[in-house]
Amino acid sequence: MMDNKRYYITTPIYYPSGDPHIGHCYTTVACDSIARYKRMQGYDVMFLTGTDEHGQKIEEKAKAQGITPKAYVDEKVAVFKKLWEYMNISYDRYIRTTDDYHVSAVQNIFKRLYDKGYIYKGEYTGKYCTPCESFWTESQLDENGCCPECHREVKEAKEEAYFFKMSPFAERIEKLLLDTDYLRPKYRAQELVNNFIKPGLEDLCVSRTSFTWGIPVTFDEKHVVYVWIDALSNYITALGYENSEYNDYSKFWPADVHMVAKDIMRFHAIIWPAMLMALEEPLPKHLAVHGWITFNGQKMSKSLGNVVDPFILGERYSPDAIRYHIMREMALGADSSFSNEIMINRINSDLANGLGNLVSRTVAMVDKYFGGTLPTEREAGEFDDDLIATVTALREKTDLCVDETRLKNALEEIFTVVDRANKYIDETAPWILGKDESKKARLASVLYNLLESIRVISTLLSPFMPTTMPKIWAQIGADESLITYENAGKFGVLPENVTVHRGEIIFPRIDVDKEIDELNKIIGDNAPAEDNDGFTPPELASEITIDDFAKIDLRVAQVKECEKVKKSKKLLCLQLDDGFGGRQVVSGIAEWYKPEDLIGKKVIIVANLKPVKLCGVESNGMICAADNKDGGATVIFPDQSLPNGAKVR
Ligand code: ME8
Repeated sequence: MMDNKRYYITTPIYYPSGDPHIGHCYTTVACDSIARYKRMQGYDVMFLTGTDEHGQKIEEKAKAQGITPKAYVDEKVAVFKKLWEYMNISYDRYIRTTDDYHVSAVQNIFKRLYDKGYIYKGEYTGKYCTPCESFWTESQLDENGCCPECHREVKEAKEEAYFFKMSPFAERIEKLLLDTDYLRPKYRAQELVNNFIKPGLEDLCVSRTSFTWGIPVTFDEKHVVYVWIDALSNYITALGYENSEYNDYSKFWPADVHMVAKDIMRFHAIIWPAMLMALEEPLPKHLAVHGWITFNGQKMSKSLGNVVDPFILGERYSPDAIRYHIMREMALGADSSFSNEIMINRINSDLANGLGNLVSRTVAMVDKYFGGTLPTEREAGEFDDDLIATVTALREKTDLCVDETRLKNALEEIFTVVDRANKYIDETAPWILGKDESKKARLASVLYNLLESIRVISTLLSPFMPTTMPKIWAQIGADESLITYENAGKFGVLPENVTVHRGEIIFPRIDVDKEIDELNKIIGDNAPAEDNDGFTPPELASEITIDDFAKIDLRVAQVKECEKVKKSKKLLCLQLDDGFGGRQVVSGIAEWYKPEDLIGKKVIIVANLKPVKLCGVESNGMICAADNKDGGATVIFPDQSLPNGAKVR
């Protein structure tokens, strides 16, 4: 295989602090589809995924269960691996940051950066809680400025720590983001530059002494390496950088694509390039950033439990249908809202009606009119050229989308051709040709063209839905030796006298109402335990009358603009369309929401609250949010279809 035909793609390494969910599936399935596509194109592919197993959070979770951190992560990693197997994820390598080779490689990387003068010892200043022996940043403190754990007072304190000098790389990183196509989508580059580089790239604190579950700094053992330095290094240690476990660094580095969601874009767009620049190593070619799969307007997370358990969904609709749905819904860079109903409708319209019908109708007609084997006489006719041109142009279009990590668009292109082929059936009306003996050659041509279209479509779809496409090949009589990337650019590959084999329905139609009822039942059965896991609700307030309640005017409003309140880490200033000409509200949710996450969202406000000034900014009302299990607040997002100004009762 030629050297330039190598391709290296990575997912983030996930925190095994809980079970994996559909959000984790998205990145992994997307990378898997690209990896499979590239293998089909003849590339020597390295597809890396894994788990990011150090840090205080893991240490605490393990402690709460009375087990060692290693025992805790071992158990979780097994669940991740089981899910990847279930979803047919064809990773080539799985890295665990607790693997010995990674640990010593990170120690070497840290030492190299220290020896080069990019890491230096300094003092970390923060808020210290003496009873908990913990440092907190300003933004982690509770609403009273106290320890988020025990809610006692904290004091200003200093801790010895190592820092990574970022400023020498600021200019190069700015150029990387603005002048190259490293970041996809590009429109996020300016926001990064404005928020992090223009104000002056701060040195990064890269060691901790407040907990021990991490990689020790070899030359100062009471420090452990900051978890992001440990985690980002995985992309090169997994190839053998600074270790002898593997030997693929020169072959696969630089990576072709790192794929991540927007929450960790900053680490991959700024810190990771800075580390590589300091190490004098080449930079990855692309960073593809996708949005979040959201559920009722919130980032999907494990606390949503079985609503989105990929095992349960996969059991009901097949892993391939789930793979298709999540990739088809998410445009690069944008969020995609998940609902069971949208998923079921998508499966019905595209997979059952679109593709499934095309296959079953075509195969059934070859059976009915020719006993399963096509005769070799042919007669070309109207519509053939257009169909053939559309089908043979598909491969190039799909290639481009895959190369640009636009998988939703790749699937759209393929399903445009599915629709074109279904339309060809209506245009050529084979059931009319079938009634007339003299039209048999024309009928054979029509059916052959359909089988060929299905072959091309299913070949190009196979990286996305690897389990179901072989079932289609069996039905259309395509020997697997004919299923190649090269053949996906050609028409006329199946033997003229091809024999089809009618089989099971590939994507059965789902009864939407019945299914939603059943899913709700499953969610109902499982939700309470999941939902309250570890959370004790505070005591109920004293009783009020309905008249008391009526004094509170709750309304639906929509966020039009949103920005951080200067000099405050906690406050956001929101401009709302409240149905009465608009108002400004200040809300203490900046720790959990970025302004761009809220714009366009509907919220519930207390509309008749007396105006106050917060940090000098006027606030006319309050945004309703609920305490969540992590000690933070989750905004209550009502249905987007509600009108602004609607009263909540
Ligand atoms: O951040 N929608 O790990 P993590 C879409 N260990 N994607 C989602 C998602 C959602 N709702 N939720 C999670 C970490 N993801 C670090 C990474 S890399 C050197 C270290 C996906 O377990 C998405 O890819 O919190 C996101 O970037 C990743 O999971 C974060 O996973």
